[in-house]
Amino acid sequence: MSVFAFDNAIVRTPAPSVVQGLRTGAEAPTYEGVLAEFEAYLAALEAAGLAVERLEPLEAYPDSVFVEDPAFVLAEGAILLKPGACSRMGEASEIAPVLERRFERVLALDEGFADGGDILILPGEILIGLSARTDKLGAKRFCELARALGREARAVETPPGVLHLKTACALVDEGTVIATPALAGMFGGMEVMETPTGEEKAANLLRLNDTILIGADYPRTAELLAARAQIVPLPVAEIRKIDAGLSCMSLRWKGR
Ligand code: CIR
Repeated sequence: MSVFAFDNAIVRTPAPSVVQGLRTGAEAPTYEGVLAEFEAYLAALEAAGLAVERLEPLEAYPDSVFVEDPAFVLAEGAILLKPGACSRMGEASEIAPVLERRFERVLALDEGFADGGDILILPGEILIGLSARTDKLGAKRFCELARALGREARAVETPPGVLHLKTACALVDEGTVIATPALAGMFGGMEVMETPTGEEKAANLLRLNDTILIGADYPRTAELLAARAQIVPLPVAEIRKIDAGLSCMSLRWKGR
């Protein structure tokens, strides 16, 4: 089964508090702007063939629209994670009952910290990036839990200054990843396409079935990928202000 064949997704509507989402830049997004980008993203998931469950907004958690970070999901089961940022830790207990309802098997990270944004699923293995959010203990326990679900996993270094591993790389197809030059070299036998200079943020794209969702501001990257899949450009200027990209706003899996 292809690792980018998906038929299910979970998303969470952003709350007005999203304007206070964690960020490294100066400018906060607007609520209306994030909401519009979220709605366009949800429509693109559905157009790509996914059945999407939409969760209620959580005003107490400004970053809770980034539902990828407190959980990790596979057809074989889910892993409840422990987000590494203080303001996001409570998101795990909010998503836990949803995982219990949707998955037969739910494991939980019991030690260390790990954010889903640091986890990249490749055809032959899963990579988890060590970052300011994912520590060595969390990565080690995640690898053990992934093995319990039947998948090989290993820890790699997320370069300094990069929020999450998937901020800077993504799967393109069965044999190819796209990555910023800083990450090239960590993907085993995969072919690595490098993001064009000035379009490094395009690396947080999302392959879904026959489609690649990509930020609308990255035309050179879109052109590079045009022969690989149907390219769907989406607005990301507002979520980018809170350091987010296209993988962060959903959990995706292939039902059985
Ligand atoms: C954060 O700093 O946690 C959020 N403002 C952005 C999270 C982006 N998530 C992701 O890349 N998976």
